Parts: sequence; structure tokens; C-alpha cells
Amino acid sequence: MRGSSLLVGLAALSGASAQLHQLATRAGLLYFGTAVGEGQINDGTYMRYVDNTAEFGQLVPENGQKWDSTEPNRGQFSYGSADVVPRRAAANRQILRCHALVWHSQLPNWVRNGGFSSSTLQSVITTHINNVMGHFRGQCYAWDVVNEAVDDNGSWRSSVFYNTMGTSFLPFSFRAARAADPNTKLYYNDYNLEYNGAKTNRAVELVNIIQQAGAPIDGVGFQAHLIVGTTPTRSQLATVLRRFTALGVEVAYTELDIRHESLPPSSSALARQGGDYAAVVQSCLDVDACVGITIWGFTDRFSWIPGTFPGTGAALLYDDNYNRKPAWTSVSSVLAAAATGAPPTSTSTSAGPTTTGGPTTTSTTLSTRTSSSTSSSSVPTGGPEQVQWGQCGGIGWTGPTRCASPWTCHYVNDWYSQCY
Ligand code: 9MR
Repeated sequence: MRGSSLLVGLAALSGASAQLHQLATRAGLLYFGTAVGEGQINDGTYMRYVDNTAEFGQLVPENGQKWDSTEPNRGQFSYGSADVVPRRAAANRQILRCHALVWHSQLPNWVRNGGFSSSTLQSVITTHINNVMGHFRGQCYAWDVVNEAVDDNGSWRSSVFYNTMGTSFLPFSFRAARAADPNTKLYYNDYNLEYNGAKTNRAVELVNIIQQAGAPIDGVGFQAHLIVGTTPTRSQLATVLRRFTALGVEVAYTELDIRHESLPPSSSALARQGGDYAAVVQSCLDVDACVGITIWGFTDRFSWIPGTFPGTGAALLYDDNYNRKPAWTSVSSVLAAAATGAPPTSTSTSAGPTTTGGPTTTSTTLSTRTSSSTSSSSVPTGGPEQVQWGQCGGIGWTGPTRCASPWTCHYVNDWYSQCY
């Protein structure tokens, strides 16, 4: 468990603006960050949030560094889109995660359908990695070297890379990456590893294959594209993170979003989403080698989900009008608790979850209140029960006010009480 040694600086935090990255670093993480869509770079409202380094201390380009953007034709490299987010991160002094080099998707046809022999494909991969990593050398905290090499059912994913080279494309790519930039962390990145099923087993095998080949791998990224209500628990998530840290690699949540399967979400569904976010953040805090958390966008106004899974969405921390959702409060509460060593009661926000909270107009203040809980005996009995970390009270709240045993309802701020 982190946090206890991080009380230094707490006095400085008190009364100051304390937002997600700031709280995350106080809690012992390296960063709390977000993906940034290149298409939004000229949207002043959106970018004010991105530029708020207390909220987001790390950025990742949502699409610009992918193969179809950086090498659309063989040997022709272009970085117009790829540079957009890294430039902003540099200007803001934010940590940059870089994404992604060897991936079956957003891969130009000349690679996908090139009919290359294994040795030609090796040279295609090397040229791509050398050029792209060379362009960003020194800028990336980490690179997603190989992305999504395992199929949903746990088989090796059919791709031009696997179909041509078998699993040898894995150590091959990581070796090439280390040679191209020796000072960046090399990650394998995938989704649905969180469920600890066949896909997770295969990803463990993948790390073993790379290590047994004597190739470097530094980290495993858990994308965490999750669903409200089916997100694993904190301890299940910590268990699966530890399967990887036991192999000597660090881990991170790299693309976190938690979508509702029906829209618009009810207030209890929003609270449940907050509980699911809290479980993810807690699990990272529980595992020493979990270095940080990146959300895959921050406002529901811009998200890949409705386009890919129509009828679902509202997966992020801010709604599409940039109002903080209960999930934002859950995340900040969990981080604040870890930052102070207190239970998650110590965050009070000047903007409630249904209030527009621009990055320059809101502040989160760590209060010294540690005993401001509403005991479960003081709320009405009967009716539905709220899950751990779910909302159980606050101005305008019409959802459950009782917590499932053994949790009780704790006051967080006038707009938000929470079960834990
Ligand atoms: O968010 C990205 C979206 O804008 C793109 O259209 C999509 C194309 O594949 O990729 C999305 O990002 C993906 C990420 O790069 C890798 N993991 C899954 C993400 C969501 O699809």
C-alpha cells in the first residue's frame, strides 16, 4: 500500500487546487493522464482541460502515432498529426506515453496485404520502428511496442505479423524498439486482460516468450475498456496486475473508460460507474509496480465508444458538457484518501458532480475532516442498497441511500456521499 510515506507536502496541498494528477502523485503514482484526440487540438474548451497539468500530468496521442498516420506508404514517413499531442505535452511539461508501433489495426494496406516474406516483414518492422521511435527519441516515457496481439478468445490474433512470423514477431519487435530508443519503457498493451481469463493467460505467455528469447520488455498496459456493472472488483484487478508484476514488469492502466450499456445512464448507474472507476484506481494503488492511470479521453463529448458500440457510452469522467460526473468524485476521493492515508472522505470539491467544473474555475481542497461520516443507522432503512464506492447521498440525489453490508454511507461534500 502506498501513501503513508507521502504525507510530505500535504500541508502544501491543503487549501490549494488538488486535482487528479496532483492527487495521484501524492498517492505515489507517477501520473494520472488522458488520451487526446488530434481532432480536438483547436477546441479551446477541450484544450483548457488538457492543459490543466494538475488534472492531467500525462498525455497520449489517440491516433496520430499509429502506422497508418506515420508511414501511410512504404518508406514515406509523416509526422504532421503524430507531433500534435507530443508538442503540447512538451509545452506543458506533461509525461508522454507513445502509442502504438506494431498493431494489426490502423495498419496500411501496403503492410497488411503486402505478401511479404518473413525476412522482408522483419525489415519493414525495423524500418518503421527505427523511424518512428527515432523521431520521438527522448520524448516518450513509454512506447506501446506491440498492441493487441491476443484474440478475444485467448488465441494468438491472426494478423500479418503473426501469420508471417509466428510469435517471433514479438521478441523481434521489442529488440528493435530497444535499439531504436534505449531510454523509453517498452510495453505490451491489450484490452480485456482485466478479467483474468484465457486472454490474460495468453498475455502472460507472451511476456514469457519475450523474456525467454532474451528480448526486453518493461511493462504491460491494461487498456481497461470496461463496462459498468461487470468491472472486476478491486482485489480481482489487483490479483491480475500482480500476475504480471511477478514477471518483473511494471503495469499501468493505459486506456481506461467504463461504458454504460444503456443510455442515458440513471443516477444509480452513474454511481455504479463511480464505484467501478474507484475499484480500478484502488487496484493500481494496491500494486507497487502499477505506475499510473490513463483515461481514454475525459469528456463524453468525444469518445470512440458510441461509434464502435452504438447505444452505449457515457464512459468517461466528465459528461458531454464538461460537468464532472460522480465517477470523477469517486476517483478523486480514492486518490485523496491514498494521498493522505485517510479513508476516502477527505476530498471536498467546490464543484459538485452536476456542476460545470472548468479546470481554471474549480478547485479540490483536501480538508482535515476525517470523521464526517453519516452512519448507516441515520439513513432510512429498506429500499435498494448501494455498492462499495457508489453514491449514497448529496443534493439532488434520488438513488439509494443505504449501503450494502459492510459499507456505510460517508459524507464527501454537499453533492456527494459515498459507500465504503
Ligand atoms: O480511440 C481510437 C479511435 O479514435 C480510433 O478510431 C480507433 C481505431 O482503431 O482506435 C481508438 O483507440 C484504440 C486504441 O488505439 C487501442 N485500443 C483500443 C482503442 C479503442 O478502440
